[in-house]
Amino acid sequence: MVKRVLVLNGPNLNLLGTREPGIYGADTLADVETLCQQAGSELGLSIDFRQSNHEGELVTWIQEARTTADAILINPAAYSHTSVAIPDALKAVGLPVAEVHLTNIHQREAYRHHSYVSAIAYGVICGFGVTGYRMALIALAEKLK
Ligand code: DHK
Repeated sequence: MVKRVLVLNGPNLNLLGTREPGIYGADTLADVETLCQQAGSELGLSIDFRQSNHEGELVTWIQEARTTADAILINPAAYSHTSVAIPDALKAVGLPVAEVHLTNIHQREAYRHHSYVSAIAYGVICGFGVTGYRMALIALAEKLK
């Protein structure tokens, strides 16, 4: 049976490709969606790919995933380091969560070293650029078997 993965992207990721490309790379968010859809079809996953600049909208989508998804892949972007509401929602929903960061947050400014989501994630991938999304989908497909 096809398993459903909600792929969530946090603030400013809509600007990928033009936003500090030396740090975040040249791929756009549309490229990341294409990569996720391709990986999903190879892995037997259906992918619901979304981005929001608003914490509350991300929380609402996470809550809705209780009935619409089997796992969540999230790049919370800057909310990784500030939001308690997002990990609270992820805990409430109880689905396996893969946390992805394009960059190696541990090599960057000190305020990026801690992510509130990591404490409740099944696993965390950072520093591999857009390939991290593919790696996370492979891991979630294994987990959902
Ligand atoms: C993306 C962001 O927008 C930053 O705020 C995070 C993350 C890192 C990333 O590497 O994907 O600090």
